[in-house]
Amino acid sequence: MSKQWTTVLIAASLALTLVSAPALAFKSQYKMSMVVGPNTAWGMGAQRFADLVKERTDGKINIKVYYSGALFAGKQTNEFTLLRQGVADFSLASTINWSPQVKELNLFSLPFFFPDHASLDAVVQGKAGDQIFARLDRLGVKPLAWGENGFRQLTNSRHEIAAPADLADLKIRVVGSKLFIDTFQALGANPTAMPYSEALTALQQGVVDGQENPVGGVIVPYKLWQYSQKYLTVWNYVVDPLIYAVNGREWKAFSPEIKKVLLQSAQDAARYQKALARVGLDDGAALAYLKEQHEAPDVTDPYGVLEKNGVTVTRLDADQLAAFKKKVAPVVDKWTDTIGADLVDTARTDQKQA
Ligand code: X2X
Repeated sequence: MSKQWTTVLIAASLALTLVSAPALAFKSQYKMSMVVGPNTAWGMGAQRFADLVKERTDGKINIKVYYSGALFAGKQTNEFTLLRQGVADFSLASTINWSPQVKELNLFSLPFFFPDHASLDAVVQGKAGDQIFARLDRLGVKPLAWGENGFRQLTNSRHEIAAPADLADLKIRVVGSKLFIDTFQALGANPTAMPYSEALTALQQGVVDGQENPVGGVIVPYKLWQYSQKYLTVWNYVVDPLIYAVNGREWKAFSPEIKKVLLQSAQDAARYQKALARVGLDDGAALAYLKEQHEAPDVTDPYGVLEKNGVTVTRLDADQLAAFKKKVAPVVDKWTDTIGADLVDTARTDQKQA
């Protein structure tokens, strides 16, 4: 073959690759993983992201949300690995479920480190939040925005809990890294780790006495009073932020325009999602924001709903909280080392600037 013909052939095959590249760039459907069901602030926030992306890419990016752990057969602590491998393309995930693989994410589960929403916002919007996002990026998962499940409160079927002694020998279901086991053992309870998909049955059958989850995020939408959870302690002991994220390889393959749409859609969906998670639990800002957006949340007073359904709500005062904090102090020290003392310090500095 003449040299000229070879050049023509190479040019032609190059042109073909270029023409077919855009068609190959998008999957017909992207998978988004989700631990809980669609009727939660968490699930609604994922669906909102999928809807915004579809609308803003003229249907080119079509994301299907796989609710209730369908994408990882309920094994929620495998979610990070599966997203990294590309079994899931997108996720709106709890830092708790990724904490076995990403030790820095245990920061949010450090008992009594975040006293209120302002201290959380300061950290996720501050230097510590940036460092955590950079870490995820290096691990092959591109984070897009912070969402929220909420502050986690304690429920049980047996009696009121107002002091560590009340937890003695209670079987408490937990999930995530071993930090949760350490925390509940330090408090004198008998913790068992299991995924959410198994927790409801375990509560129903009395295999465990209690569990911990956000009131607006999980306890009310899942009507946990129907699973014998008649006592609730408000102690804000850990917070549960969520992360909108995409598989790193997928992210790199997208054009700058698509990247912009994904980032913006995640931020817009996150704003809505966070407001839904905070309704009735903040100073009124969340509900005001939703009203402004012409959104009408089903539940605006989660504690009211609990009380109406016969749940005894116990709010701890500063002295009562101090007794719990004292018990978990060694756990905080141990896990500060695991998380990285620098990151914990950075988070503390972020909080001071709130
Ligand atoms: O399993 C839980 O408790 C849940 C639903 O809150 C998480 O995924 C962390």
